This record gives sequence, C-alpha cells and structure tokens, in this order.
Amino acid sequence: MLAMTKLFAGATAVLMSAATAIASENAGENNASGALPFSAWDIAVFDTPWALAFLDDDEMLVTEKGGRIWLVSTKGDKQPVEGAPDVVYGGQLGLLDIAPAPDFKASGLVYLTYVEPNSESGALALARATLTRSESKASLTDLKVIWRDEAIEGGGQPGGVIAFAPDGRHIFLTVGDRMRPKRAQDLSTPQGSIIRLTLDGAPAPGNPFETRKQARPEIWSYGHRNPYGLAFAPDGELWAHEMGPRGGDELNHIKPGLNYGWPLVSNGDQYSGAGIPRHSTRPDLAAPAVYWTPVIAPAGLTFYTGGRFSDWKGSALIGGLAGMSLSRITFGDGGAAHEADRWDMEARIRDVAVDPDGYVWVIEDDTEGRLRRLEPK
Ligand SMILES: [Ca+2]
Repeated sequence: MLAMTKLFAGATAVLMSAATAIASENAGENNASGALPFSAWDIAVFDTPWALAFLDDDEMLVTEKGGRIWLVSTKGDKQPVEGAPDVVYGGQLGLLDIAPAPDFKASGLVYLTYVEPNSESGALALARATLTRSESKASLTDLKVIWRDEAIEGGGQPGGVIAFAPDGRHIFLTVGDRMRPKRAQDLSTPQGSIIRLTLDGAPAPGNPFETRKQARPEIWSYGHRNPYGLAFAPDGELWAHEMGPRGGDELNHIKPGLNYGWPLVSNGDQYSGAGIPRHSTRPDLAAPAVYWTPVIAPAGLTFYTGGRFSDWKGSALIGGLAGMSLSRITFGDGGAAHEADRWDMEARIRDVAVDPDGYVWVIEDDTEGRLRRLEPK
C-alpha cells in the first residue's frame, strides 16, 4: 500500500511529505479541481500499465506494457503473475490487454493480447491461459496463442483490445492498421479492423465477409485506424473508439460489415498537414458518433452500470492520453452520442474500469503510472 498523496487546489505538483502522506486508505483525496465530481485515491503504482480487468469484488489483473502481469487487490496489494509471454516492447508495442473469460469463475481462463517476438516488428497475438493460484504464487499456465495477425511486418498502432459479446460466446478484438493505412481498406488482412472470433480463436460463423473471396473471415468491421477502446453498452450494442491522425479521434457505433472510412476519410488531417476528405463527403462510409479535434488520444472504454455514480448510469467512460482526461459520453435516440463531461486528470489515462461495487478505476500511462480509485464526492 502506498503512502497517499494529496493534490492542492490549482497545483500541478504532487506533494508528499509527513504532513500530507497519511497512511490511511481514506486519505489522498484529489482536490485539484473543485469541478471534479469524484475523489481519487492512489492505490498502487506500475511501470507503464496498459490494462486493468476486475476478476471479482476484491481483485483485478493489471498488465504492464513491458511484459509483466500483476494480481492486485483493491487495497493495493500486488502479486506478480508468473508465466507471462515474451513480447516486443517499444513505442506502442508490448503486452497489451487482459480479460477474464466469461466463465472465469468456473474455468480460471484469461485472454490476453501482446505483440509477439516472431519478427523485428512483431505480430499482434491473442492468447488464452489458465490463471492458477496458491497462497504464495499466481501464474499463467497452458498459455496458447489462439489467433495471430500473420502479417509480421508493421509499425506501431497494434490495437489489441478485447471485448466479449454479452452472451459470452464470442470474442471481439481490435486490430490496428500498424501504420499501413491502406490495409484498413483491404479485407484480405485483419489490420485496421475489428474481428469476431469463437472463444477458441476461430473466425466466428456468420461473420459478414465469411463467403467473400479473399476476405478474412474473422473481420466484423473495417476502415479503422488505431482502436484502443472496445466495449458493449448495457443495451448490447458494440462501441469502439480510435485515434485519428492529426485531429479526428472517433467514437463509433460498431455494426457488422460496415466500413468506418480510414484512410479514405477522416475528420483529421495527415501529420504532414495534408488534408484528408472529411467523413461528410462520403455518406456511404460509417461516420463517427463523436469525434475530437484537437485529439484526446482515447484509451480505454467502459460503460457505467454501477450504483455509486447515479448520474452516470449508461454513460461511457473514456480515458485520454494526450487529453490527460477522463471523458463521459451520454447517449440519445438513434445512436446519437455526446461528450457530456471531460475531467482533467493531470496524467495520461491509459485504461478505465468499473468494479462490481460501482467504483471507477483508472491507470496512468507513465513509468510510475498510478492505479486510482474514483468515488463520488
Ligand atoms: Ca472513421
């Protein structure tokens, strides 16, 4: 358990002294902004954490991009999980997402994504393993890659976010364009798409392109750039966000077979400054429900279904890396969505989750990235 830190109003520095570090779980309230509707408690610190996933009321898994996995209690006790796979680590590449299987309580199975060291640039892989526990030790056993991107050359932007269908029978996975934008329009590669798999990693029967020649049968939607958020809403609809280039981050309502436009259209421009036709010029391509210019660099997506933040029921929560923010999205009729709040978190937010108790948790993208618990003021 870390000593708690306290932020003073308007100050960006974190003060940690005998006067402010109070060794109590209830210390560490973040008073940095009177506008924040929550208090933030520092629970633990990680080296460049990437994902957090709750196993039950008391415990979660946290990945670090460099390749470590931790079992973490809600009080901040950290236990290393042995048996993590080797990864290519650098830039946006590394150990990425982790998620307990829909039947985790019975099976102990977890799914994880990472960039495999099978070439210099590495390929995105989805693996399944059993989390085994004893008093003194936690480890992943029987780890097996169940799906991989066969195109082993590529740059950053791997994607790699897992979401299970509400019925627990399918896995959805984001696959980034690996900085080869044209592949997002090429159905013969999974890059720049969202794929739908069986729990064993096979293309799911009934996918939209399963009978199309030279199309990858696992593709569910395409024309995506760099998606680091994927989640099902309480009504069973699938949503994803993705980073645009210079401008044009997007939140998209995902439907099977649709083309979300990258790189044909974007509400941002190339880093060179060259323009890209806007989404409005191509009504045949699915347009984002929300877009951000300037960007927030969205990372992590969850829907709030808990009882602690009564105003947030049904809202989506999205972390911001460049935005150093937490955004709340509300939804209206006909797929309309709106950024209702954006709170300054004073750190790059990498992932966000809701625990079974209704508290919201965030992790920060930093070599000393904090795991923080948010509760209503
Ligand atoms: Ca788009």
